[in-house]
Amino acid sequence: MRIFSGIQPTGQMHIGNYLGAVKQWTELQTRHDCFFTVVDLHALTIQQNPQEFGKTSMETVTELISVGVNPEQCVLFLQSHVKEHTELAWIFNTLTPVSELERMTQYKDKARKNKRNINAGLLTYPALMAADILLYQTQGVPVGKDQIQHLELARMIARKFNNLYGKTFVEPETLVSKEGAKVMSLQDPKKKMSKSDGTQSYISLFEEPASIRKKLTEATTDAGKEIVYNPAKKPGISNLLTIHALFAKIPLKDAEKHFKNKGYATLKSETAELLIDVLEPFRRKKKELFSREIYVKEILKAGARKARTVAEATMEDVRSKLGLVPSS
Ligand code: AQP
Repeated sequence: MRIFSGIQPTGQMHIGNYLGAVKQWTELQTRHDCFFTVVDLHALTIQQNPQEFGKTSMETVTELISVGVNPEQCVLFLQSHVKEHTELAWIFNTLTPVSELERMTQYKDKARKNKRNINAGLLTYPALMAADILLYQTQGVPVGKDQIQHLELARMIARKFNNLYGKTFVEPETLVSKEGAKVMSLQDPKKKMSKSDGTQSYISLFEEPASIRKKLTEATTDAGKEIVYNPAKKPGISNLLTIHALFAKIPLKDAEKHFKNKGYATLKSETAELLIDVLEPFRRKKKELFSREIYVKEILKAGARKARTVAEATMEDVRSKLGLVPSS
């Protein structure tokens, strides 16, 4: 199966990104033909500091490798290194009704958060995301729940193009984990955990132990004392239980049983110690890779080369189907 997925270089990867998407990547790469990318062009929909942006993009690549994305088992590259993404995005822009883009939840959320910079890219983000995915004849896209709506749109765009110009694109399947597909904010457990919501709301995969303990101690909990999984009535506790179960690799029911008759403080402290333990190899690997920039750049160069081969073939087909005149 051809798999594709991406992550934005908008800050340190958090446990939500991992449980919702990247953990699946590390499993899928062992059995499938995987393309994973750091979507730096998407990140430009929020204003970036040019002095920092390159470093953040490289850091995200390093973080992916640190948590187990293996460049020997997948194609790992930077989105901006393969120009076909933006070319196909333009073509998809001409097929996508503005009304469809305007009803996207992420657009509405981000427009609310960035009132001073509601740029056209924020609106047409899903057309670029559809291009990212469809360029590679992708069959499966492992993502968190928040991306399901964008995936539906990508499928709609593939269908529309195929109907108008003949079969060109595969309609990809959305691969969403049963648990952990929407890890909630530690501060407001009714909202998803997000890099851009302030550091108190998330735990990075590379967080120092003292900070993990502090954030969990201060995490918002619910009324009452019972530790039960009930997202509607106990969103804070249900979120902590889910995080605990997934990192402990035990069923949610067993986590509930383990914390029966124990207090919220125990749930928080045991989860903190568990995270410190599980995330330790990630922190160590990232520190080790920090001084190996040339190695990481080589990985990106090789990744872009492989990605381009597939992307160029798709674009050639697309140009010919549309009747664009070949340059040579
Ligand atoms: N809270 C989450 N729970 C489960 N999965 C999540 N993902 C993001 N947040 C959660 C999944 O992680 C992948 C990469 O996401 P992204 O960084 O490209 O964009 P995002 O969804 O916008 O993530 P953030 O953290 O909220 O970033 P910012 O704040 O920069 O917008 C995707 O598969 C996503 O579903």
